[in-house]
Formats: sequence, structure tokens, C-alpha cells
Amino acid sequence: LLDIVWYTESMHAGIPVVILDRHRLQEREKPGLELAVVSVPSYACQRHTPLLHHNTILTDALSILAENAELSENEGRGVAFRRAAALLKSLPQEVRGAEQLRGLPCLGEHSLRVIKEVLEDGVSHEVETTMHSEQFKAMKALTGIFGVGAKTADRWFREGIHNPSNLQRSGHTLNRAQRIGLKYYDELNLPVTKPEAVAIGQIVERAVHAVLPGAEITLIGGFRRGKQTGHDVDFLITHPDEGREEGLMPKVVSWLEAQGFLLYQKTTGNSYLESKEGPARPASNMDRFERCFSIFRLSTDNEGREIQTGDGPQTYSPTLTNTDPHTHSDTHPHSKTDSHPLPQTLVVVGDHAQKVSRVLGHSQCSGPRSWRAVRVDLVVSPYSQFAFALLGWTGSKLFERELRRWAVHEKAMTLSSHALYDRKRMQYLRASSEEEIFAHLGLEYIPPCDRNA
Ligand code: DCT
Ligand code: MG
Repeated sequence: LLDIVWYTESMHAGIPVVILDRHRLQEREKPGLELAVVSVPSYACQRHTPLLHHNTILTDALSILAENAELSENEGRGVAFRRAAALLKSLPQEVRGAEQLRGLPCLGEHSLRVIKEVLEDGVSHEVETTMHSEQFKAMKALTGIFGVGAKTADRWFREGIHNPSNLQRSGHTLNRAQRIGLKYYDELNLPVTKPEAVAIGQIVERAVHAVLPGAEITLIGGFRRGKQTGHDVDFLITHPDEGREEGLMPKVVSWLEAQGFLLYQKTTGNSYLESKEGPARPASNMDRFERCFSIFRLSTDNEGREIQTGDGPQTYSPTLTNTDPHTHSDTHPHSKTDSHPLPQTLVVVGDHAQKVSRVLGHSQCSGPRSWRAVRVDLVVSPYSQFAFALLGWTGSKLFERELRRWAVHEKAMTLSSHALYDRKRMQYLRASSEEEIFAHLGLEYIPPCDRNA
């Protein structure tokens, strides 16, 4: 701490520690910097990353570049920007000068350049150029259509198709998912709110319990990490008697379809078999569970507020027991024809209701209507794999990637949403909770709310 601004040394394996020189900082008279004695591990799964953090201006800029790299299918570059952004999200204070970053991990040359530019000028030229480029805007608009990936969007862009209207007029043959994606484009691009997720959860719970009493339903994805909005709602379903969950999805889907709750669904069977799969297989096997990609028809009143059937949010699964203060019961009639009218809940969501109402009023397929489309992912897991599925499906995507990277590089283990395999001992490591998996991996337990890397 004598003459240098920052002093870095490796205290614990792989964990650099950054110590501040108070004399130099006092000279610079930068308030807030005195707190900057930070130990920052290099894997995101070793860090607490809350939803709300202190460096959104910087992380927003890096996220644009990450998104652009992903849309250009430059995965490596995308991950580098995501890692840099995740590092900034985990810092306990706002970064005000580039010198504060010296010695911190995960910040590549390119990311550092962008960060410095934003710190000095308020904006990054590269980020501004990217955001306003025709290609980026078109790729975002086209991949915003459900069922359209970066490859297809890029092909269309090269043909001069830049947005959903161009696509509609192009005469291209679209698959079923893309047709529905185009039809509900505006509303599928409206965020899904927590009250909407809770309302969907009630429907899913009814469906699952109708066909398999005793099954357990957990809200996963971003909502489990504490997000108040998401692009979809994700649920994990299991049953304590292993085997009872087999073949569950088609029955749930039939029930939902019969009740008029589904606009679209595509179900894939469970293709994971530990004996066949083998630990050497890549860990990105999210889709080997029985899984249903769907679009729900969520009833609203004519102001865009959700009306849902069910017993009210307070009865929903343990992960959702906190009753939302904006939720109350009402007696609005349900729009679908149902021979057994169900009890109903009106979910009031203020500004969001108005936005939904506006979009529904201008939707491409019809005039104002009393329901909105919502993307929902359902996943069924055998009970013995539940902890791995829960950990794998809670996210964030980067946090998951970092967990798998940590497992391979630091522990010689293979982690997936199904299992954890120890390559040195040549055996699977069982776990019935996320805490046990973190312990197997030699990591401090990070709760879902701190996995927002
Ligand atoms: N997931 C992952 N890798 C992927 C896709 C998904 O690890 N390539 C995991 C992490 C999150 C979870 O699945 C659900 O995926 P999303 O719904 O895409 O993510 P989310 O965090 O729920 O985001 P959003 O709030 O926008 O739905
Ligand atoms: Mg999600």
C-alpha cells in the first residue's frame, strides 16, 4: 500500500484481491472510492450477483455488444462481453474511473475499451453505431419472432426483410411456430409480469393436479431469481414417487387444450438415459427432459388486466406463497366456454395493463380482445434429478455456463441439468438439493436471487 494505486495478488487460488491505496485516492478526491477494497473471484458462480446493481450504464452498453455478437453467431465474443458485464454487476459499488478496474478478472481488452469510453464520454461510439445499425435492428426484430433463430433471421435480412411486416409480405412459407410468432408478435414481445406468471402458475397447477395429484410445480427461470418481468414463464414439474412423472406432459397438454388455455404447444419427450448418455456427453442438454414449449392464452378484462381461474395466488406452490399486494379476487366472467365455471382471480397490474390493452387493441390478428398470448415453458423432471434440473433451469444463462465451466476446469466434473459426474472418481454424485450440488462442486452456496450474472 505504499506507492502504487492498486495492488493485486492471488490470495486464494484463482481469486485476485484488489487493495486500494488510500493516499493516492485522497489526492484524487474521488468520493466513494474508499470502499473499493474488493475481492473478486473470476467465475460468476463464485460471486453474488443481485438483480439490482450499481453499474447499469456500463452493463447496458456491454449487453448491446454481447447481443450483437450472439446475433452474428459469434458465441465467443458474446460470452466475453457477458462475462465482463457480469463482473460489473457483482461489484459492491459504482465504478467511476477505469483505474478502479485494474486487476479485476473477466475484463478483456475490448470490454475495457468500451467501459473507459462510457466512463469518460458517457457513451461508447461502437455501442451507438451498433444500436443504430440496420442489421442489428433487423436481426433483433426478426429473432423477436417466436420460432425464428439467428440463422433464419440473417438469411431473411440478406433478402431485404428487416421486420415482421416485410416478412408477412414476402410470401415466405413459415412453419407453425413462426406463423403463430408473427400473429402474436407485439404481445409476445411485451414483458410478462410477475402477477401474470402467478396467474399462469395457477392454471398449470390445476392442469398438473388434474392429471397427477401430488405432483410438485416450481416457478423457475428469471422469476425464481426475483425478476419482476420476463420474456416467458418457466415451470419445473416433478413427483416424489419416481416414475409417476413419466408420460405426464401429453396429459397436461390435453387438459390445457381441452380447457382452451393453449394457442400453441410443441412437446418433446424425455430422451435422457444416464446409462446411454455417459458423462462424456456435452453438458448443454437442457432439452432432454420431457419439455413443452407453449403459448398460453391468458384472459384479461377489456383494460388488459389478467383474469384467471384458480383458487388465488396464495394457494399456489411454495415458491410463490408471497401474495402479491396488487392481486385481489373479482368475479369477472371467463371468456371461454367452460361447462364447469371455475373460481376466478383478477390480477391488477397498473401501467402494464394499459400497455397490454394498447397492444391488444392494435394486434395484427383482430380488434381489441379479452386475452393475451404468453410464452410458457414446462419441464418435467424425475425426482432424483430434480435438484440438478432446478439448478440448471434457474439461470441466469451465464451463471449456468460458469457453473459448468467451473465444474470441468476446476473440479474435473461434468455438470448438466440431469446429473453431476466426477471424472476422477468415475462416479455420479447424487444430490437432493441445490445446496448439495454447490457443496459437491466446492462452491459457496449462492441463492437464486444472487445468480443474476
Ligand atoms: N438456460 C440455460 N441455457 C440456455 C437457455 C436456458 O442455462 N441456453 C436456463 C437458464 C434460464 C432458464 O434456462 C430459462 O431460460 P430463459 O427463460 O430463456 O431465461 P430467463 O432467465 O428465465 O429469462 P427471461 O426472464 O427473459 O425469461
Ligand atoms: Mg424465462
